[in-house]
Amino acid sequence: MSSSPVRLIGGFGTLFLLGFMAALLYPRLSAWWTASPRKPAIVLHGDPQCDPSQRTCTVDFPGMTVGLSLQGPLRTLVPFSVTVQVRNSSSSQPTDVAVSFSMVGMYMGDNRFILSQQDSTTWHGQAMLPVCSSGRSDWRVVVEIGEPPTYQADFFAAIRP
Ligand SMILES: [Cu+2]
Repeated sequence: MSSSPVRLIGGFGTLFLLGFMAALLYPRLSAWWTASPRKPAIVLHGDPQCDPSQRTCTVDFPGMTVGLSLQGPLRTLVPFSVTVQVRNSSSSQPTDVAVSFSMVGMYMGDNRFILSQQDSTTWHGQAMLPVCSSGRSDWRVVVEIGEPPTYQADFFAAIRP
Protein backbone atom coordinates (compact mmCIF):
# COMPACT_ATOMS: atom_id res chain seq x y z
CA MET A 1 0.00 0.00 0.00
CA SER A 2 2.61 2.49 1.10
CA SER A 3 5.34 1.57 -1.42
CA SER A 4 3.33 2.56 -4.52
CA PRO A 5 3.16 6.38 -3.93
CA VAL A 6 6.85 6.32 -3.02
CA ARG A 7 7.67 4.57 -6.29
CA LEU A 8 5.50 7.08 -8.16
CA ILE A 9 7.33 10.02 -6.60
CA GLY A 10 10.62 8.29 -7.36
CA GLY A 11 9.61 7.96 -11.04
CA PHE A 12 8.65 11.62 -11.31
CA GLY A 13 11.81 12.57 -9.49
CA THR A 14 13.91 10.74 -12.07
CA LEU A 15 12.01 12.38 -14.95
CA PHE A 16 12.42 15.78 -13.33
CA LEU A 17 16.14 15.18 -12.86
CA LEU A 18 16.55 14.15 -16.53
CA GLY A 19 14.70 17.27 -17.69
CA PHE A 20 16.76 19.41 -15.39
CA MET A 21 20.01 17.95 -16.72
CA ALA A 22 18.91 18.45 -20.35
CA ALA A 23 18.02 22.08 -19.58
CA LEU A 24 21.42 22.56 -17.96
CA LEU A 25 23.20 21.09 -20.98
CA TYR A 26 21.14 22.91 -23.61
CA PRO A 27 23.11 26.21 -23.69
CA ARG A 28 26.32 24.22 -24.07
CA LEU A 29 24.82 22.05 -26.83
CA SER A 30 23.68 25.10 -28.81
CA ALA A 31 27.02 26.84 -28.19
CA TRP A 32 28.78 24.02 -30.03
CA TRP A 33 27.02 25.06 -33.22
CA THR A 34 27.16 28.82 -32.84
CA ALA A 35 30.73 29.11 -31.54
CA SER A 36 32.38 31.87 -33.49
CA PRO A 37 35.53 30.92 -35.40
CA ARG A 38 38.93 32.19 -34.40
CA LYS A 39 40.47 35.22 -36.02
CA PRO A 40 41.15 34.61 -39.70
CA ALA A 41 44.34 32.71 -40.38
CA ILE A 42 46.09 31.79 -43.61
CA VAL A 43 44.80 28.28 -44.20
CA LEU A 44 46.50 25.81 -46.52
CA HIS A 45 45.67 22.17 -47.10
CA GLY A 46 48.17 19.35 -47.25
CA ASP A 47 48.08 16.64 -49.89
CA PRO A 48 45.08 14.50 -48.87
CA GLN A 49 47.00 11.43 -50.10
CA CYS A 50 49.77 12.06 -47.58
CA ASP A 51 49.21 10.22 -44.29
CA PRO A 52 51.13 11.88 -41.42
CA SER A 53 51.26 8.51 -39.62
CA GLN A 54 53.37 7.10 -42.47
CA ARG A 55 55.67 10.03 -43.18
CA THR A 56 56.08 13.74 -42.61
CA CYS A 57 53.45 15.64 -44.60
CA THR A 58 54.21 19.24 -45.43
CA VAL A 59 52.48 22.44 -46.45
CA ASP A 60 54.34 25.38 -47.97
CA PHE A 61 53.29 28.82 -46.81
CA PRO A 62 55.00 31.90 -48.26
CA GLY A 63 58.41 31.80 -46.54
CA MET A 64 57.54 28.91 -44.24
CA THR A 65 57.20 25.13 -44.51
CA VAL A 66 55.14 23.27 -41.91
CA GLY A 67 55.53 19.50 -41.54
CA LEU A 68 53.41 17.11 -39.47
CA SER A 69 54.09 13.53 -38.40
CA LEU A 70 52.25 11.28 -35.94
CA GLN A 71 54.03 8.46 -34.13
CA GLY A 72 52.87 5.44 -32.19
CA PRO A 73 49.99 3.06 -32.56
CA LEU A 74 47.32 5.38 -33.89
CA ARG A 75 44.23 4.33 -31.97
CA THR A 76 41.60 6.34 -30.16
CA LEU A 77 41.90 6.39 -26.35
CA VAL A 78 45.64 5.66 -26.65
CA PRO A 79 48.16 8.52 -26.35
CA PHE A 80 50.34 9.09 -29.39
CA SER A 81 53.10 11.53 -30.29
CA VAL A 82 52.75 14.56 -32.51
CA THR A 83 55.74 16.24 -34.14
CA VAL A 84 55.55 19.51 -36.05
CA GLN A 85 58.48 20.93 -37.96
CA VAL A 86 58.56 24.58 -38.94
CA ARG A 87 61.20 25.75 -41.37
CA ASN A 88 61.08 29.49 -41.67
CA SER A 89 63.10 31.40 -44.21
CA SER A 90 62.71 34.61 -42.20
CA SER A 91 64.41 35.15 -38.85
CA SER A 92 61.20 35.23 -36.83
CA GLN A 93 60.32 31.82 -35.39
CA PRO A 94 56.80 30.99 -34.23
CA THR A 95 56.38 30.63 -30.48
CA ASP A 96 52.99 28.93 -30.22
CA VAL A 97 52.31 25.69 -32.06
CA ALA A 98 49.23 23.56 -31.41
CA VAL A 99 47.38 20.73 -33.15
CA SER A 100 43.64 20.32 -33.23
CA PHE A 101 41.82 17.11 -34.22
CA SER A 102 38.27 17.14 -35.56
CA MET A 103 35.90 15.36 -37.94
CA VAL A 104 34.24 16.94 -40.93
CA GLY A 105 30.52 17.29 -40.24
CA MET A 106 30.64 15.82 -36.74
CA TYR A 107 31.39 17.44 -33.41
CA MET A 108 34.03 15.36 -31.62
CA GLY A 109 34.74 17.62 -28.66
CA ASP A 110 37.71 19.87 -28.06
CA ASN A 111 40.82 17.95 -29.09
CA ARG A 112 43.42 20.69 -29.14
CA PHE A 113 46.93 20.02 -27.88
CA ILE A 114 49.66 22.61 -27.31
CA LEU A 115 53.08 21.41 -28.42
CA SER A 116 56.35 22.32 -26.75
CA GLN A 117 59.42 23.44 -28.63
CA GLN A 118 62.27 20.91 -28.81
CA ASP A 119 64.76 22.81 -30.95
CA SER A 120 64.78 25.69 -33.41
CA THR A 121 62.56 23.82 -35.90
CA THR A 122 60.78 21.09 -33.92
CA TRP A 123 57.69 21.10 -31.70
CA HIS A 124 56.48 17.99 -29.94
CA GLY A 125 53.60 16.79 -27.79
CA GLN A 126 51.18 14.02 -26.90
CA ALA A 127 47.60 13.67 -28.08
CA MET A 128 44.71 11.36 -27.27
CA LEU A 129 41.38 11.16 -29.08
CA PRO A 130 37.89 9.97 -28.14
CA VAL A 131 36.18 7.06 -29.87
CA CYS A 132 33.87 8.08 -32.72
CA SER A 133 30.30 7.00 -32.00
CA SER A 134 29.82 6.44 -35.75
CA GLY A 135 32.90 4.28 -36.03
CA ARG A 136 34.68 6.77 -38.26
CA SER A 137 38.47 7.01 -38.38
CA ASP A 138 38.92 9.98 -40.74
CA TRP A 139 40.35 12.71 -38.53
CA ARG A 140 41.18 16.19 -39.73
CA VAL A 141 44.40 17.43 -38.16
CA VAL A 142 44.98 21.17 -38.09
CA VAL A 143 48.40 22.51 -37.19
CA GLU A 144 48.03 26.01 -35.73
CA ILE A 145 50.97 28.40 -35.80
CA GLY A 146 50.64 31.42 -33.53
CA GLU A 147 48.13 32.32 -30.82
CA PRO A 148 45.62 33.25 -32.11
CA PRO A 149 46.70 31.21 -35.14
CA THR A 150 48.11 33.18 -38.03
CA TYR A 151 48.78 30.05 -40.07
CA GLN A 152 46.79 26.84 -40.25
CA ALA A 153 47.91 23.71 -42.05
CA ASP A 154 45.20 21.08 -42.63
CA PHE A 155 45.96 17.38 -42.93
CA PHE A 156 44.02 14.14 -42.71
CA ALA A 157 44.96 11.05 -40.74
CA ALA A 158 43.33 7.67 -40.19
CA ILE A 159 42.99 6.99 -36.45
CA ARG A 160 40.95 3.86 -35.83
CA PRO A 161 38.53 3.36 -32.93
CU1 LIG B 1 33.07 11.04 -35.22
